[in-house]
Amino acid sequence: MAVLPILRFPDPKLHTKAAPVLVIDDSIRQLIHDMAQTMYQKPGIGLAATQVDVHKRIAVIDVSEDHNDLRVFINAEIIEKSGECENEEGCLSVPGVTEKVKRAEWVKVRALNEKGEPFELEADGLLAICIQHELDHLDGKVFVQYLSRLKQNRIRSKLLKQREEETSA
Ligand code: K1U
Ligand code: ZN
Repeated sequence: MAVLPILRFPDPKLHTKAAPVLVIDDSIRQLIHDMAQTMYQKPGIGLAATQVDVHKRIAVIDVSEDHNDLRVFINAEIIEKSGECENEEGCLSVPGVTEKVKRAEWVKVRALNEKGEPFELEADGLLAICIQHELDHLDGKVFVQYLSRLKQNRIRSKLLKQREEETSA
């Protein structure tokens, strides 16, 4: 098990579109374990493979209070959605920034689990928001891209400054 390094905005690799997983073998299962460990350690409620520089359609999510309800989504697609809600979001790739984002209120997802078994899930609340956030990552989209150009530029400058301070310390 390992805690993996997370790409930070504005790293251009965060805008890579992830490819479907064709075979779920031991290397994919190891990656899922490492992604879960990374998510729990940060801590976060979700993590997409894109964020650890692996461009495969895998996401892990655990929105439970006790961190004991890990959900694994491989090749996930949103097959139905409805409603609209606006909520504050954060992102492990954009540390120190939270902003309101509009998303669907309810989603139905089709995916494979870590055993390669297909499942469908209907979600609302934080789980629905997190699923949409993670699937955006797999399409190369970071939540700040929903914000105005002005806000995006401010966030880019803030994170570049943060990075500079860390490397010169
Ligand atoms: O994908 C990511 O960057 C993870 C991100 C997921 C997310 C958060 C909020 C709304 C939508 C998606 C995070 O987990 S940021 C950290 C966070 O929200 C959190 C951390 C500790 C406890 C509770 C929440
Ligand atoms: Zn994120």
